[in-house]
Amino acid sequence: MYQLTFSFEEFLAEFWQKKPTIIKGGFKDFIDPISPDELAGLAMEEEVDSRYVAKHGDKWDVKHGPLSFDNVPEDNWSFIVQAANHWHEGAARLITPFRQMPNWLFDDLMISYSTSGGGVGAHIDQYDVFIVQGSGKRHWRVGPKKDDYEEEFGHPALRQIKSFDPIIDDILEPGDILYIPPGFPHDGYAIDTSMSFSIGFRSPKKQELLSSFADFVIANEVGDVHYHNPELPARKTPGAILSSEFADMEAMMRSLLDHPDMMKKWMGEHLSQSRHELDVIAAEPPWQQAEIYQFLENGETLKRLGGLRAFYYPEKPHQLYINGETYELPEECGTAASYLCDAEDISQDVLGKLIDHPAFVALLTQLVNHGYWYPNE
Ligand code: AKG
Repeated sequence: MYQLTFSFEEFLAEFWQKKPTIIKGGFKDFIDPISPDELAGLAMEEEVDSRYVAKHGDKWDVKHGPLSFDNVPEDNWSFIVQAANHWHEGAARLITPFRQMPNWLFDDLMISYSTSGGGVGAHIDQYDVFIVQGSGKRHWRVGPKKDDYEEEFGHPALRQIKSFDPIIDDILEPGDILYIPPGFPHDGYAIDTSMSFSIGFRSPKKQELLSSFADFVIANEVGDVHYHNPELPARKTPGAILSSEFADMEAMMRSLLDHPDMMKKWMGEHLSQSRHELDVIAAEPPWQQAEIYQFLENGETLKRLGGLRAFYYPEKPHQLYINGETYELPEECGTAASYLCDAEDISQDVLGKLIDHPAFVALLTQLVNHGYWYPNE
């Protein structure tokens, strides 16, 4: 089990979205949760998002997965697997200590394997990232946040910046953690063969919230109402949009936001959509409710699919938002939300009397049959 050696509360108060930092020995006796061979196996899969980045002198080479590892050079290259937590249960366990953060902010676990000299060059992300150093050593430099860094495209697929003056310049060893808030340029190259684990958090943008809300409004045929003014007076200035007309139309738009229940449903569904492909495998043959009941009664555990996003509002816990959809339970099953959305495993020990509620077992059966929870072997 991975355990942080520092207080996450103190970390949040001092560093989160404020300044980058290195936490030496953030994990004690760190052991890679995945081997380079297993990671390479993932990168060779069609459905897994991966890339290969190499540097030859000052020329960069980038290939997108599925990768093949024939004819790779001796050094100065790395390969990266995005959303590795969706595909590898062991790797996903590295996220558990970071669950003191809201799950809705979490994006993915990205893993990179680098040969000596390998890295992706200096760049800026709009993510908060904890880069956990696994085996090997890597030299990291992090610069101050500024608006005027000069962009450089060493390769069309690499959005790099020319240079920066580091405020952090250090070598990470196994178990060290580098935290970088959005907007701080960084550059890391491996000193020897190295594994890095990037636990990434992505805050939603105003633009994408508005755009997703607009999609929701259209899909749900909300506000399908035209501007209407039966008192329209004749005017001498037909080119003008009168301030009263502007105000009426602005009010029409604002009124769309004035439906708290609808907003909650949209936001729950929006935030629960994954930005990365999930390894969803529907149960075959499907489970019957009595089988799920018996399975849990026997002391077995169900596990949430890696990367599955499941949320609830504490004031309305009988409504669940899972992978972009709303699921309803009777109000008396409200405690189910915490088991399904806060915890990673479900077992009879924690469920207590809830297991006797047919509506809950029916929902659980539906979720298992979708492949969203699965028996923990
Ligand atoms: C990041 O996680 O932001 C990185 O820059 C990691 C890049 C790498 O591991 O090569």
